[in-house]
Amino acid sequence: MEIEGGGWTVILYRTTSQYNWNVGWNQYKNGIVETTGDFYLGKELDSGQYELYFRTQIDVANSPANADNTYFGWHGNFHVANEADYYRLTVGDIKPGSQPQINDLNGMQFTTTDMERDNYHHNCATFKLSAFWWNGCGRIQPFGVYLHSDSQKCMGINVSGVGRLCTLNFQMLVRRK
Ligand SMILES: [Ca+2]
Repeated sequence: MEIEGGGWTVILYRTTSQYNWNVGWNQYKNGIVETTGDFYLGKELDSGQYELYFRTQIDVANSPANADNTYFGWHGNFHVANEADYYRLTVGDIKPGSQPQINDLNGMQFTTTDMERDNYHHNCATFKLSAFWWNGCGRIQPFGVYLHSDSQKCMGINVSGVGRLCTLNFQMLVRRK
């Protein structure tokens, strides 16, 4: 994938439904690697500021007619703290056209089924079958279940004016600023 300027590192790459990604804290800490080539790096990023770019394609056959095929987000301020701070996320500086915008996740710590750090009254990783930097269990779900029959629990995104969309793949990339 060629993105303006180059120099990106892929930290998440998902294309298949073969694996259960709703795993625990240590798996996300150490990273996930599947034999098909899907992976999540999981390693702590070096201190410093990054840009974040994510891209996902929706399942057109099961989506509203007014939904586009591909969505991307580009945030010019991305940082993940160390484990002592539960991998607290810093995100902001949204590039126009990004969808969904995830700046409401700024300041959130990482939640897994065995490490609850979200603001919801239950564990979002248990409720949504997905680890993430959850706030109130919404917005974007790169680690969700592939095409789950319940659209609230699938790998996917919430798009304003459209609703909840399940997606076929997900990539997250970072680039040092
Ligand atoms: Ca909670």
